Amino acid sequence: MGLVQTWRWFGPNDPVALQEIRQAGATGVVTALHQIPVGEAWSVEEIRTRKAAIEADGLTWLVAESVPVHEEIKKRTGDYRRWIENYKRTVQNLGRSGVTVVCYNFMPVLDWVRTDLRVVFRDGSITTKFEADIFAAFDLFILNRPGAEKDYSEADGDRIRRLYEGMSEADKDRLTQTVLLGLPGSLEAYSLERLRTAIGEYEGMRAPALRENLQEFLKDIIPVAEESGVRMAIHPDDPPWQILGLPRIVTDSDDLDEILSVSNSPAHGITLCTGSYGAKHSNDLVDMATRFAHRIAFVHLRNVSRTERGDFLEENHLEGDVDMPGVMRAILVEQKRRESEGGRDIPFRPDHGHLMQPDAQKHGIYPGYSLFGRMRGLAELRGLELGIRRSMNL
Ligand code: DNO
Repeated sequence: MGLVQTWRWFGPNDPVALQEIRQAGATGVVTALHQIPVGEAWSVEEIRTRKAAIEADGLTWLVAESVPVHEEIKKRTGDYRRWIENYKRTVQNLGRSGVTVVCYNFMPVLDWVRTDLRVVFRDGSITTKFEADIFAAFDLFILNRPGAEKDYSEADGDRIRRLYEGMSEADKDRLTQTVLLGLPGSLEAYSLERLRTAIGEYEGMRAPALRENLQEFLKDIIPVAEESGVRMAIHPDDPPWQILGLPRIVTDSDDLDEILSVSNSPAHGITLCTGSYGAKHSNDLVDMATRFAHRIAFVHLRNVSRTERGDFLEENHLEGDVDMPGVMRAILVEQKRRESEGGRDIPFRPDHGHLMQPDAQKHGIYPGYSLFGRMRGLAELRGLELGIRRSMNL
């Protein structure tokens, strides 16, 4: 017994093979049917085909990440009713097929955002970072978002303009491509025009309205998930603060209190992502892991070093500002409680890893989803788990 070690796999096109995942020591796979357009239902047949491919390599599909939420559900516009019905079908079909955790997020327009996906780390490996000023330069001078200047003070605006003026054309291009990258697992990137339009469609929507739309979505989905034996695991916003004038509502403990108050169902859970929450200076991840322990359905373990101003760099798993041993200890205390009640084991995955030298031989590795970097992370986390369990008799 213990935590379930899982690994995100992007499906048959992932340059990391299932056998490699198995030999890295994971037993569970986290994947999604990325080929199905956002909003459409995942059929039992397609789910079972993917499941069989995973099982053929001796692994188990445990978590669906992500089942993306259609933008019209977040805005409650257009065909949102239809997308919600489809979402229910997907959840039912996953449950029926034995995939019992669904990781999803409620971030408008963009999923995770970075300003540099190829940062040379102190040991020569490649990692990612987010710099608030650089991102503001994108917002103000590349995207030219209408009304953006209202989000920055005059002094900030001047500093950011100087920064932008000092950037080469190549820097600007690279930044643009980085922000437009789109969702992990999808090859589709936004164009600047499409991004501007998509943001414009949220015009005037503030956090309370988005929160209400999430609540309505949950009222529809949670009962279906419960009946289907599925735990919904909401993923935090990354970074966990408002960007590009878009509201973000899954950023800290207060947000979680509010979201979780919608339902006490065991099907209404969270993804504790230590990297996403960890980017916010005021978030104490040990405290969050302890407070929300009962609601943890899935864990992403990764580390960041961060500044108060909202810059962060993805670190090695055991280095950085997140107290990983403290988080692991809190999760293991919860795991022990579940074991004593005959509950399900908690799945975690080493989230993101640096691109290490041997990874460079593989083509098409999605930023953060290297083989060796994540294998290092998993090995360290596995050792940490074992050490804590032994020393605490957990
Ligand atoms: C990035 C990931 C996120 C995550 C989704 C979950 O690497 O952690 O894209 O999968 O936000 O819905």
